Amino acid sequence: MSSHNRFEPEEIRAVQDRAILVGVDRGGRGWPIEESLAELELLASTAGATIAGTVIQRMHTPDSRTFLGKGKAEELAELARSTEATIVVFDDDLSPSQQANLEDIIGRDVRVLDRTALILDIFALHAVSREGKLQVDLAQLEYVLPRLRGMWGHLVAERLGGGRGARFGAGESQLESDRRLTRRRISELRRELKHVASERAVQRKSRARSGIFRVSLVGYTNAGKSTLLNALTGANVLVADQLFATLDATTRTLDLPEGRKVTLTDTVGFINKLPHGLVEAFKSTLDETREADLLLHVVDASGQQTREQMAAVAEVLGEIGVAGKPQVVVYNKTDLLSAEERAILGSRSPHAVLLSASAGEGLDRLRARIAAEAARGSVSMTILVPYDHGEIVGLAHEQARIVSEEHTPGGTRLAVSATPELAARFEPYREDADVRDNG
Ligand SMILES: Nc1nc2c(ncn2[C@@H]2O[C@H](COP(=O)(O)OP(=O)(O)OP(=O)(O)O)[C@@H](O)[C@H]2O)c(=O)[nH]1
Ligand SMILES: [Mg+2]
Repeated sequence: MSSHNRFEPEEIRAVQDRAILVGVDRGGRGWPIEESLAELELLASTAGATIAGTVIQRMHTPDSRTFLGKGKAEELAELARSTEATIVVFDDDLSPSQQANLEDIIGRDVRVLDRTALILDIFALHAVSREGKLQVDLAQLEYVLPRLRGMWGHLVAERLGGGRGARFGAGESQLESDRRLTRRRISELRRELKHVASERAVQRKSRARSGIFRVSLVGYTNAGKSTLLNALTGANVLVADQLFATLDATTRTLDLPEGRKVTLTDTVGFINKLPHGLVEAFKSTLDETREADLLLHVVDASGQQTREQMAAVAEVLGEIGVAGKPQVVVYNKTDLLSAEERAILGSRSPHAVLLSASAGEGLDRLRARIAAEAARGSVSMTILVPYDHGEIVGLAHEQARIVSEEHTPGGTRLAVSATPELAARFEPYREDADVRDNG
């Protein structure tokens, strides 16, 4: 495939851009505008932009044509000129026509972005795996398609089209050919993604069949999920004080007290106003979470927006259909709290686990809690495994909890505690079967 035909997401990043941030204060409940803009600033700087100014408008209903009121839009245009801004970033999603109208008002050389475009930029910067890159490419092109007339038109045309118009029938306008090429690339990406996802589904299925208890870390971006995975399993996942440092799923075995083993998966974090298209695009990455037996909801207990962040996470969990799964709330970063704050949090949330992943405090409590959750659905049994079925003994050691082990003339006798799936594989070797069956 020639590089001309490939859509290069890197090129529409906000790198080195000077940004003006724009928010609308609806005066309602939930996220205060200052907090939401502080997060937008973090998103912008993660994407590589510097902040040139901020504009806030108080209004209940955004204008359908220009989002902001007319006066405010002109004020914004003036500020963009005087600060030599190269991008204007809205905290809310803009429709394609609002985006185009605003660009007309502000001037052609300033790009108007919204929160979704910024998040897509960051995802493009941080995608590592083939699957991650395909997912981001797809989400970007789906974002771009209805906006081709506006800011993206020339970019996409350069990337997808080669010589402008030259290769296409004289009757086809540039815009039509851009759209056609974009659509074609979207269906190519969907096909590729399906292929990659099915390969991963095979791996996941084999893990599922093995019957090991599966735990998935979920939570707001920057809550400390990767730090926790590393602290518990000795993994080496990238940790950074950045939004969306992690995009791929990483799974490691976690050893628990009394010889129990589970798997622990770290994956992409969530954010307030997470674009629906992105959740959709990351469907296969989030399959790990969808198939988990237990979710650990990691929360940054030191932040100002703990409750709002938890609500945003709950919303995404609902969107991916896992809201009903067993969940343990893990309040992280307790090293940043005073003893008094810790005590208040502990008494208000007696079922949560308080810990500091980076300081390694409270990890044992979490291990014990996971073990208790894993034990809930587990089956205790005694099996006698003939010596020529060594793989079953291996499986038991790898994934079940061994209560006792004894070598007898007839084989290895094991008392184990296992998940129901694993127990089903041990069933043929069960010694206490008669006892149970006769009831
Ligand atoms: N003080 C303190 N900082 C922590 C703790 N755990 C994590 N951090 C910091 O919080 C930041 C984010 O940590 P990550 O582990 O990358 O967070 P994440 O949830 O994986 O974030 P994303 O992958 O970006 O969604 C890093 O700067 C960590 O060093 C903690 O217990 N205490
Ligand atoms: Mg991470």
